Amino acid sequence: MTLLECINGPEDLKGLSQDQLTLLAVEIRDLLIETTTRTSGHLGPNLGVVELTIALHRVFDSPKDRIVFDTGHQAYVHKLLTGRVAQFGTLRQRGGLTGYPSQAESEHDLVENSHASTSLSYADGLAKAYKLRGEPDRTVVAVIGDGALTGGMAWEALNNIAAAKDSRLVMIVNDNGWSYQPTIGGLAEHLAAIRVNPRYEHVLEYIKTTLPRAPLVGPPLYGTLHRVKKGIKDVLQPQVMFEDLGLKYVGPIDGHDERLLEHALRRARDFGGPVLLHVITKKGFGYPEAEQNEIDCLHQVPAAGAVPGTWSRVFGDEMVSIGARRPDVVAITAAMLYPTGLAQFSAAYPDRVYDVGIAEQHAMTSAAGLAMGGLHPVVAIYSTFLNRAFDQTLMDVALHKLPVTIVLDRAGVTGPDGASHHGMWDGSIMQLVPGMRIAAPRDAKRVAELLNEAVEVSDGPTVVRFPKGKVGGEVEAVGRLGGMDVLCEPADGLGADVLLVGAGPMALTGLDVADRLAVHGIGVTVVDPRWTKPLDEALVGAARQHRLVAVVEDNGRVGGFGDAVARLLRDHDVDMPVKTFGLPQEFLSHGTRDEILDEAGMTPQHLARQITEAVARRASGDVDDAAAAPERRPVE
Ligand SMILES: Cc1ncc(C[n+]2csc(CCOP(=O)(O)OP(=O)(O)O)c2C)c(N)n1
Repeated sequence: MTLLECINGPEDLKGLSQDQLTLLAVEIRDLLIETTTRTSGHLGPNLGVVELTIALHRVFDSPKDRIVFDTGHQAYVHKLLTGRVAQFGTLRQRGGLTGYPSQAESEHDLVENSHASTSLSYADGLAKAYKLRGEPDRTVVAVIGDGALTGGMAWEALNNIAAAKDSRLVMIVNDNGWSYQPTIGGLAEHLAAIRVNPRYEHVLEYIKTTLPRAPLVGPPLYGTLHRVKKGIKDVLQPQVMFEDLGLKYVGPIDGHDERLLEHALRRARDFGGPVLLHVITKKGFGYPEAEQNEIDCLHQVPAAGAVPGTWSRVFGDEMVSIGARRPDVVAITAAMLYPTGLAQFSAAYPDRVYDVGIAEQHAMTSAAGLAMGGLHPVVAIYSTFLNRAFDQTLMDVALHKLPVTIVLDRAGVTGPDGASHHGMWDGSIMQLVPGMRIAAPRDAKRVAELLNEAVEVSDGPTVVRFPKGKVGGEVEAVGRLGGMDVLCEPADGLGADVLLVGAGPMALTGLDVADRLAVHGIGVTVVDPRWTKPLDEALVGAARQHRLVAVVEDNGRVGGFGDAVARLLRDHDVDMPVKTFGLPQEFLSHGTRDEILDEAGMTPQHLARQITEAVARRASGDVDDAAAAPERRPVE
């Protein structure tokens, strides 16, 4: 039995010797590597926080004290130290452990959202709540990476935390110099000053020798830390920035020296007010393959990069061609140059790419500025992160009718990253935006075609959305209906029973459904709308020629393309049943894309069955009596 297997909770850590802790760190790293290379997952970030997480669980008393991991992708070590070693092999598998903290898994987990830069706000609120509820012995700890610290929310939180002088709050900045790629921006340069300074070693030595002499509790301690800090101030300046915000800064601390970390954490805990602890770690620490990986320190395995054959790569390749023709086209990424497929564009036109950090809101309004300045920005982000920038899209871009193209990768079900990563909201929230045009390519050829159409639009914003993973085979249209592609007509001898409108790759699913329905004698016309907003009025006439309309989209069912089609037909007094198929409006958990689509009833088999039943009901005039005539009761 390994030492790690004997750890059933943080209390089992408390009695371990320093040698045992060193062995434990080795065992944790081995398990992280072995598991993530098999199941996929965030390897580099977790290798970097092994000592930090051990120290956190030895110093703080979780779950009484609350540890909030920003983004949560680096919480695997925390999972291992809080009783989940035995299940760790199920990481990110359907029914297994999630890749982020999960309340259902453990009382030690609190924040499940994996969108970055939120931890300080949660921590601010928690600390204030504990104070108001009279629970003064609880400390809140937030662990935030230097990447997540580039997000605006983190700075809004810092501003508030600085004013909450008696909040029992420890902020740990886990500074490894990397997001997915090296963290960019003024803040990053500021923090980097410490890491690259040749006198860093001396600073660490100075802290190591000075801290143990600090008094044990309260402000006098801070006084000492403060003097330590002032002592190094002439050498290194990064703390000044936090100090100027009114925050107590301690650091830099070597984040792979467990003993030193414990020491600093105990003192931060006992200070009694907000303290910011600056910890320097190495992403991928202890695994040379990760440490030396130049692209992303194995941030994620397998890499989230735009490998050939993926939707992201098709987009990236087309951007390079567009860039050659259109010097006004520029690209924006929010810290995800490789995963979004912009790496080649960046290599070809380095002056025309802006990596703004994990700052989707800024990305969008900065895009508005670029467009106002005469350029055509393409903002490439994952669908789920567009949520962050809704107001900026609505009021900063759309209100001004600006030519900004938003390219949404990972639209629809994504898979193993779970509820906060499924791109199932954009199709609905973008429907709300006046003047927005939304394209949904069904295959690689249509990505290129629709992206080109989108960047040609000069009087308002456009969206191009496509899913995660490999792009399937190409399917040519057999006809055209308005601006839409007809992919198949009812088979010979069959009537025009169903008009099936499939958005994006769901049009190809529609072809499979049509084949299955033909076996049952049901004739189907499959249409790919290409643009899901604005709606093509040709849909109205086409609907009138059929007996039922079915709309399929890889997006939440509420307020998406399906609802828009139903509204269009209602507005034109088309008396026609419209079946809308999409994802249930729920927080869908993790699993493979196929598993989740299957559960949501979005496979050709499920769809064919549901449509067959609807056609049969329509033919027999059968309606659900209970739904049609709800029981009436007198008002009491
Ligand atoms: C709002 C938002 N945008 C983008 C991402 C994608 N993302 C996940 S982790 C990460 C980098 C995080 O860097 P950092 O906070 O420094 O942590 P590290 O991985 O270096 O430990 C990014 C950009 C996200 N989770 N949330």
